[in-house]
Amino acid sequence: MSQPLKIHIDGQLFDEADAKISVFDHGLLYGDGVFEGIRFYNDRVFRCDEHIDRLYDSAKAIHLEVPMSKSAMVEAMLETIRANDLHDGYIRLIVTRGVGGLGLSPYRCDKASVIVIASTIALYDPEVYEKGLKLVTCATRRPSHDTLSPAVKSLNYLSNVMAKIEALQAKADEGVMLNTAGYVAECTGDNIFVVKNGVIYTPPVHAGALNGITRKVVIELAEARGYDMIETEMSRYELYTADELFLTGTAAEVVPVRIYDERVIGSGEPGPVTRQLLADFVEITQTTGTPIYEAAVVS
Ligand code: PXG
Repeated sequence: MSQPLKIHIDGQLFDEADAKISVFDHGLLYGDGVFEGIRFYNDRVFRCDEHIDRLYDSAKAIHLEVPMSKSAMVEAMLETIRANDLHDGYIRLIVTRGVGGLGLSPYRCDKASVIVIASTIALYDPEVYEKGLKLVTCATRRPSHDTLSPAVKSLNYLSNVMAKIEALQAKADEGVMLNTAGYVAECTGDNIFVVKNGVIYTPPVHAGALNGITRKVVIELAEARGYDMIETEMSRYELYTADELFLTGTAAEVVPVRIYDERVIGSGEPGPVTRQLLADFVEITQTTGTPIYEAAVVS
């Protein structure tokens, strides 16, 4: 049996059984809040600053003041990992609007709450990283920019949850979400890439893709390998006829796709570009990041 986790809530660590928030927290009542999912590998937090920046940008976009500085947030995160003596794992940072009355107004919430969970995550069976996963198109569309911006990682993930249900009911591992114009946006918690004739394509952020941090890392790795990398709108046709398809995300990492809407992709095996980028991704995650256990260097 593993030890119960220690969870950070508003500056204090609690055993997981005692880690509780109010039923009047607007994060629960209205999905009013933002979050980040971050991985740490080999005692280092991967792309720490980029995740922290995105958290604060999400909060800014919903007019939510995070009640601590970015450096205090990083410290809370490192402390939580250390308190659980973890070396490889997954961090969930959550900022909720805080406790208020029944009623939508966020102005009746005195102070935002910060929750840090450090644990582990396994999104897909290990087998899919070898063989590729099964994808289907979902009917639920990615919300457009004239609703809540799809760039905000809010506590309101219901359209993604609905799409995930559709994918699982279709006996697939993951679902493709189109935008309201019918172009491919992304999957329910991952960005998507196409390889065709040696060129790599991914939908642009304005097509409804989250500005994924793994997506950015993979673009950098692909460019370092000399691939042409093109951000362009794509329909299902470009996905059906791809030589290779793969997904990226903090939780998913880099995962090949074998079947999309019952079409076998490429040879039906993870292709050479996907394999190369997956190997490069493993390398960069194992060797870079913000140290968790080393004493901070005072300059
Ligand atoms: N699209 C969406 C909608 C996401 O939520 C990504 C793409 C990938 O972005 P990053 O920055 O992680 O490369 C995400 C992030 C989960 C889970 O439990 C999903 C995410 C993060 C944490 C957990 O499925 N998705």
